[in-house]
Amino acid sequence: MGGVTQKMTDTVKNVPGLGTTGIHAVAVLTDPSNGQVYGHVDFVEASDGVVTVSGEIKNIPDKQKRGFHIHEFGDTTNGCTSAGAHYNPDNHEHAGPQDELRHVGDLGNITGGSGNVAKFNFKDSIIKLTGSKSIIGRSIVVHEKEDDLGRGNSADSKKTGNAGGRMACGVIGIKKN
Ligand SMILES: [Cu+2]
Ligand SMILES: [Zn+2]
Repeated sequence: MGGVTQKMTDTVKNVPGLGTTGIHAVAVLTDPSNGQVYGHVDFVEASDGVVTVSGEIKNIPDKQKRGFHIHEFGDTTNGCTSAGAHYNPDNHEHAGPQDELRHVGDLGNITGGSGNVAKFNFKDSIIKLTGSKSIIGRSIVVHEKEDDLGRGNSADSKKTGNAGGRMACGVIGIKKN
């Protein structure tokens, strides 16, 4: 029994990117249909478990919001569609990042800025880069519309935030510290 535990520990220790300064992950987003929307997102999990999410996405019109979520599968075989639904291991309804009950993947919106670039840097204490609900190996998706954070009046609001189609996506992988 102890041997299994030991093996697991060794495996975790040897994962590149898992150092004393926390685990780092990255996703490079591309638009499989026309290449318009692209960029990258970095994730760093601190020792207190809070994850800092930062990065930039190109071709997001100035001042416009676009839904931004972690989806369940790290699979882009069929473009961003094969990333599946919002990552929701606890079976909650769709909501906003500040809501107590939400999909783990509900990161809300990113907002375009000058030069039509969305730059962001925020912290989230629900997503994790470690443990059984780690987001590593899953995907991050930018949508064509604003996420209504579960406050819209259509049935989809509590499932997807009515954020429309998928403009770009990328698989979340381990990054060198
Ligand atoms: Cu999404
Ligand atoms: Zn959601």
